[in-house]
Amino acid sequence: MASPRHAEISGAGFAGLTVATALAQKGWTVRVHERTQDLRAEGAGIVLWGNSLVVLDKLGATPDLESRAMHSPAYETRMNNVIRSQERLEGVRWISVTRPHLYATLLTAARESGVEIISGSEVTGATPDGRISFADGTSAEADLVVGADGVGSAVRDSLGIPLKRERSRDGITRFLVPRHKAELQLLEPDTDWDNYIDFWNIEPRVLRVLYVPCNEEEVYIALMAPVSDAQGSKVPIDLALWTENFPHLAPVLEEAAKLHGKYYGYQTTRVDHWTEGRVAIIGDAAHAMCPALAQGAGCSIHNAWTLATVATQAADDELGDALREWERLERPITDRAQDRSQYYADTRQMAQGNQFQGDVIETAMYNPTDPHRHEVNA
Ligand code: 5PR
Repeated sequence: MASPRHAEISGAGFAGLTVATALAQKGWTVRVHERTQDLRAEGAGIVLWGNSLVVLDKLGATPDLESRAMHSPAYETRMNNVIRSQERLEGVRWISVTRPHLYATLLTAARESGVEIISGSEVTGATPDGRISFADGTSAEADLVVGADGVGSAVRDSLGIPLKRERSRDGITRFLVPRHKAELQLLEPDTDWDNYIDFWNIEPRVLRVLYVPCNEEEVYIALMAPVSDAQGSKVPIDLALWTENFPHLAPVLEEAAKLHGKYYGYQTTRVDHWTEGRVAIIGDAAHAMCPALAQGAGCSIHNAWTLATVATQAADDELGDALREWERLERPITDRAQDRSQYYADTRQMAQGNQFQGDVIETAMYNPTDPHRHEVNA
């Protein structure tokens, strides 16, 4: 029997852990390098849609993930605290979870699948023939190298892959805080506070709070303000400003004000290509996007899955061609998600409500595990 093929992966984020687990489950030996000493997720909460949940199903991670998750009855949109829509999203699979919980779930799946994870190991680059190099001067060889090393990807940059970066006018500060359901219900008794609620204010001032319950105890809140608004983008947050604009959210805003937080300006990076020989880039290294469609991690996870599938099916001496074909088939849906996320961020159109149809849910409905997904119906 042939010896198993070997993959070296840079980055133990959502994309890196997903591709590592998928490859290990398909018989590869896998090593993941994480630059930081700690293995943990940055950020607060996340919405996952069908396109990533089907991958987590395949990895066997769903029961663990859903043991601490929220399926909100509706996606509600408000303008100046008046409800514009409550969308039930029938037929669309989606859940909200905390990022630490998603991370812990993927870490468990990776370890149980035999993936070796090395923290404090910084990757400096890779070459198309499958050599990966490290900050300590050593290097290693692999049949497949994956750069899942984020928006500042060293693997991508070492290959000289050109990219364009565009910044948007808005940005966001994210927090995970206790739900304070009883206190919220005192302020607004008619609400059960289980909905995902997107609170927009455009006039007189652009400020928005996303309220996303992630389980019984925790709610993810994201505070959006233009980059040009020094007071709105300040951390720790200006509690008086936010409670004045969102009085119904005072109990959770008070919790956010106790935390430091980091304001992130929205950005989109477009790269020229995703593969070079035996090297592929995935996740934010390949397609950082605005969060409007909540598909940054979703696309990362589904592209990680399809990459592992294609690499496993390809003969070793045809891997380079197989990876190029993977990009040709899989990239367009991610490009569209990126374009639309940027469009919705730039136009702030989600404030209108009644969003979830057509274009907006195309990515959510994509099934990267369906072998017939690229067949065109005659
Ligand atoms: N949806 C989610 C989200 O976290 C953000 C947006 C939409 C789940 C912000 O990070 O529109 O910016 C958004």
